[in-house]
Amino acid sequence: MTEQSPHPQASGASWTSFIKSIASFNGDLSSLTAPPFILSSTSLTEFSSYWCEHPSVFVAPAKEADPAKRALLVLKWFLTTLKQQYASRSEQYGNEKKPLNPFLGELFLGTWEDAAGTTELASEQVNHHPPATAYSITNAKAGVHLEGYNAQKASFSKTINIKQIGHAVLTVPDPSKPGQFDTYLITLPSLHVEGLLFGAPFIELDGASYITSSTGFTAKVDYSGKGWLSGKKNSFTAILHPTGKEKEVLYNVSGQWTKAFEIHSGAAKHNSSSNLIENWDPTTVPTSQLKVAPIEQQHPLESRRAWAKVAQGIAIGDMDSVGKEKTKIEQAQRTMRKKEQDEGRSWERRYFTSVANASDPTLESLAANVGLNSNGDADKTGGLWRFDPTKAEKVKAQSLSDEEKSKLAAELLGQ
Ligand code: HC3
Repeated sequence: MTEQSPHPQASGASWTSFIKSIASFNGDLSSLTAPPFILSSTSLTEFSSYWCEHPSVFVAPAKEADPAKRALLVLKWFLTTLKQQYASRSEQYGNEKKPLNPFLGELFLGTWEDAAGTTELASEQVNHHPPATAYSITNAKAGVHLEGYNAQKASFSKTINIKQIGHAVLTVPDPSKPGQFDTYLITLPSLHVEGLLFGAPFIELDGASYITSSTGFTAKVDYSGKGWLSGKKNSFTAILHPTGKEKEVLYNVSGQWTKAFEIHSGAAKHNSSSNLIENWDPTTVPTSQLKVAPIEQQHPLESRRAWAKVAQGIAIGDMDSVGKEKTKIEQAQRTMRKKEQDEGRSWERRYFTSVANASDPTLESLAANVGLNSNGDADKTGGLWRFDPTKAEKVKAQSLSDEEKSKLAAELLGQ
């Protein structure tokens, strides 16, 4: 199915009333009551894994001694993640879906085991009002670490428009200076939903996003869709230059983030086969599968375990059961928040900590290069969230009996 061919279930009254309800949309994405065929049984906490579906590309910068080439490899990795992040649902199901809205403390954990070694993912819903998800991805062997957090601010004008709030920070060792690390601050693109009228929504990226590094390089990625510049959907052009010197283009990249793209040295006006460095074609590079523990071994807060009954209801189209199971979780969560309030405490995040006074050295040194706030927009995400290795070690050392798991599931999720 393409965006031109409407989804067969989108011709009925429920799709029409969904479209009408979007026009009076209040900006709260979780309040959209979408028809069953558009509901996904995947929670937003799982989306953090899209940052690393090619672990070998993720760790590649750690082997590059030249700082400009290292920055180029970081840009290349970022561009390869876009297809998974923004198009994988439409490619898999024929349309973008409405993900499950995570509850506070929800976890999604897993590892990639492949040629790059072991790469570990910890994703956690760190805030509920407004919703914010934080993630940490580490390949200890290569010394490469990514962390970040994000929230979405939605509005309606012709379609659903989403501004992403938050950022990511990538740390890469400098192979020529043992013990030293580069830091890359990454901003997140805005997006909008296309194909709504056809009942086959898909994502298009808007505006520009940036990567700026402690080594003095900045990349700018400009996004455009069909009917704009190239005339092809999911198009982009990117440049890498010394920070503050946009005219001194060291490398340029262009193509479609869902399809192939080309990396050339120098400015785009000189592009020819002689300055072509690489042609990335995702169809020739399979993604690496994330390994997630079997449901019975998972912690009760792990996404697939917590949402299992809702997912089952969605799979068989039993909307009564979906509603009933969702309500159990929501009710238990409300009770828990009330209890915490009465006891004067707040929910203890398992992997992340909100940085006191929202002051962070990476943001203080790099945020101004790319128009980010040095407080990490903490007021819009419930905090400036950073991975806390001490907490993560503590969590790893814990193991719960089946009885303890059942007790937690009852208390936190009403199950
Ligand atoms: C807007 C979105 C939820 C947020 C998703 C984010 C921004 C989450 C962080 C990831 O790293 C990147 C990402 C990718 C896709 C974004 C989703 C696309 C659609 C979804 C809306 C809540 C659903 C709108 C309803 C629908 C499907 C009918 O248009």
